[in-house]
Amino acid sequence: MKYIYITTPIYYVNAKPHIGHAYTTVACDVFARFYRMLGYSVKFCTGTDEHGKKIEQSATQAKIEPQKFVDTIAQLFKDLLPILNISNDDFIRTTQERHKKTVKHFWNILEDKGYIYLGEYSGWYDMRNEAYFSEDELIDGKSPLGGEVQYMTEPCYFFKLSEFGDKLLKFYEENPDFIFPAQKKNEVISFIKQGLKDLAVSRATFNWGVQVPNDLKHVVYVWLDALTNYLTVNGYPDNEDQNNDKYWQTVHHFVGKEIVRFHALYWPAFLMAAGINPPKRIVSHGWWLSEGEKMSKSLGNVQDPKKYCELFGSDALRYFMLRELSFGSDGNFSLEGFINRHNSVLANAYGNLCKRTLSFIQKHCGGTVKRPETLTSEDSSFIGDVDASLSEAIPLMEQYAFSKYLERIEQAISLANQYIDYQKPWSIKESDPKRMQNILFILLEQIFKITKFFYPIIPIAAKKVLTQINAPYELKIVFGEKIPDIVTINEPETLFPKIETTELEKLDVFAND
Ligand code: ME8
Repeated sequence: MKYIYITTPIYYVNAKPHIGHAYTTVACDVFARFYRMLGYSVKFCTGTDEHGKKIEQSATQAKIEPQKFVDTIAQLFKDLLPILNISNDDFIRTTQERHKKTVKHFWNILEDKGYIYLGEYSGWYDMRNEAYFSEDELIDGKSPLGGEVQYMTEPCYFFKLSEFGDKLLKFYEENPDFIFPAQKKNEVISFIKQGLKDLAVSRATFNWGVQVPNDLKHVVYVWLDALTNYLTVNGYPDNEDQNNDKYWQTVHHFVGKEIVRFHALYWPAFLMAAGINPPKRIVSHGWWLSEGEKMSKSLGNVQDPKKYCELFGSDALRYFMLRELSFGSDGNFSLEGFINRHNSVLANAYGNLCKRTLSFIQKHCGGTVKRPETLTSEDSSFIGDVDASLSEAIPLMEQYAFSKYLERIEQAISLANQYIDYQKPWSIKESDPKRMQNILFILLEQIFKITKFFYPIIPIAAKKVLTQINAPYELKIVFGEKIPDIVTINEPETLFPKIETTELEKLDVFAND
């Protein structure tokens, strides 16, 4: 058995989820479904990051007790998962007891091994991103992450990050694929080469956090607390020997590009200090922009994924998000873009291909088609081309090239549409019904294969099509798969009704509320 462990970042609960959060979660879900189809045992986890000064302040502003405040918002993140059709195995909240226990245990190990000491910290604090910066890191008076900063001094515990520069560089060298994409790796390397300072890992100016063991004045720095979630959901510390744990050896942390440093530098350093192997891969992606700016709750330019799902279905949103952005790059989230892709690919190219093939079989073959005894050279080259497109798709998914994976599927769909338009089965229904049914069988088999590759992205529609085709199937990727020699289909139905632009008026609902 092969194993893979896939994680999303755990999201801050200071505001409700938006398209940016939905994107990472959907990408992980697609990756998880794909690996399940390849026969892997998958562990896929997501959750919420609920401590820190920023959250304490949001609760105070809302005049709600922090625990009540985080309970309400965490529930919104949890409720979004079935709406997006996410197949996660666990949902972690950093306020859960199981997590606090892990953080304290992890802290004690770092301290016992001599990597934590008490000192005093002064620096420019970016509250939005919960991170300190030195004077020379500020850009135009703001943090390099774009947040407002204030000068603060506080007693705090430090982690001896300065001891890890060479170890990290050696680790990246030995694991050249550790950070995706490569350009992000170069940024991390040049940051380390400027020299690493020890990292402040506790705070004494507020108390909404996990208490530092044996020093109740301090809470654990929110990033050390948050990163440890990946161990909590993997059963640590009860499951202590992570280095021999099948899931831990394969962990893929999917993150937005702004938090690569935390995952690719601090996190492996903490783990190395504790004697635990660093993760296998940090997979980072670009940002959804809104009119050129990062979509983010603090900028107030966010769109609500729930509304898109309610209006058009989760499949349509999942497809659009993964097709529109090339993973790793930034892109604009626009309603026009969404409608264009929905109508041209899901409604027209794929939806109509399925509908017209199945309806034709229903109407002119009594719902049953048989495998042809012989194939023409055009049939064989059509089948060969579909197989070639689909086989190219597999390594693309393995390289997180979701959009390119979908391009290959769309290529296969367009081959099928060309085949049907060229073969014109409707034109021979009287003169050569046998050839007509051969063409339809071949089409049906190609739709079956294409649909299975499409399944991780559009699971609801794909299952509908597989049910309509009525051939027994397992959700496995089997190369050059065949349907039985005789197939009797079920009632075809429309998959993705075209979005009429007259409906745009309804879309007032996209105004931020
Ligand atoms: O950073 N485009 O939480 P967060 C694409 N709690 N992805 C986006 C996005 C956008 N405009 N906006 C957000 C935190 N995301 C920490 C993480 S992990 C141990 C702790 C996605 O609520 C993207 O994955 O600010 C980004 O990294 C994450 O949400 C940040 O979520």
